[in-house]
Amino acid sequence: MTDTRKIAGLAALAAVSLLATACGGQVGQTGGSSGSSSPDNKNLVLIPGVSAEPFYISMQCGVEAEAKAKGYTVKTQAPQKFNPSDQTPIVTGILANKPAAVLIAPTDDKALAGPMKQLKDAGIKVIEVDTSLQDTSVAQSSISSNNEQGGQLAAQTLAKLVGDKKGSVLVLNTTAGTSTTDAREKGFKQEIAKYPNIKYVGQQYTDNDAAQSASKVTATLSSTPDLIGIFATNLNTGEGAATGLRTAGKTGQVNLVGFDASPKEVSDLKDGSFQALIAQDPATIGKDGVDQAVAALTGGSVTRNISTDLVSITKDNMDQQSKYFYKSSC
Ligand code: T6T
Repeated sequence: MTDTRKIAGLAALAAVSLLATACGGQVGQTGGSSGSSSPDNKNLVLIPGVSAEPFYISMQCGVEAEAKAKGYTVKTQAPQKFNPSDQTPIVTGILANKPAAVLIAPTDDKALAGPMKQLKDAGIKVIEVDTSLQDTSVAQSSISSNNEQGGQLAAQTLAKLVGDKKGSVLVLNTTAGTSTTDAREKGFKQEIAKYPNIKYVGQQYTDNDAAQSASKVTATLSSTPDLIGIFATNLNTGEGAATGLRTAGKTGQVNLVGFDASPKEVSDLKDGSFQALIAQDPATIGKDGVDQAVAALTGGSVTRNISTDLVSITKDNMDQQSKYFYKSSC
């Protein structure tokens, strides 16, 4: 993919945990005395998909830096698990504080529509960062990688690694209803069909859990002896798949293409546990999210869909692509 960014036309309080520890923000004091529509209201809230995870930590770093530069404050409230039942109470809980805008990565493309619409109806600007709802009427702007293209890129990368070898490939996905990873699988499936030597045996869900991903790899190695490749659609599934292959003594024999570039994935790429990673640019997703929120709040021009960089990283080019490695703290 290109390094050039493209703007496309195209509860409980206990459940709240803080990415703030990693990035220095504060949580739980959203909003101020002024209402959401007042120009004096400079309060933003970031609701990532899950806490303490390098993709969202990197996003939070981008959000915090841009908010500071633009004279806004940002509080981050993240669910402990990537699921709507942990995320929904956070969304409804901030209504009373009336932040000016909320930047959110909805953990389900349907289940979060109601809670997010409540924000919109309360006059709070809603900006989607990373994932999105099926209902495009709620958010004013959505900033994301082009995930379908990311899946296609993963298929091309895996096909190149496999070469003329004949055999089966598997997709390890997170949970159905996650807009990003659903799109990655869709793009992968379309593209891999172009390679007659490769048989796509379908996707298995891991509930975004590395341990489940590892055990699905070992089970598939037994049921599918001609397995030659795996595409893991995100960070946890990838880290788990690398463990599964290692445990089975199949590292390097079954090609593994992951998504994201967590510190663990990057060290696993270096030691040969992954053959390639498709990395995103979460800090820019966060920065653009703030810019769009501020534009929406100040009568500026808002871009409905913004697509950010995706790059394929291998051991050979990893030194040149290190700016895409995710952070564990800002
Ligand atoms: O891959 C990212 C993100 O894009 C996706 O929506 C959910 O999983 C990650 O956060 C990585 O764990």
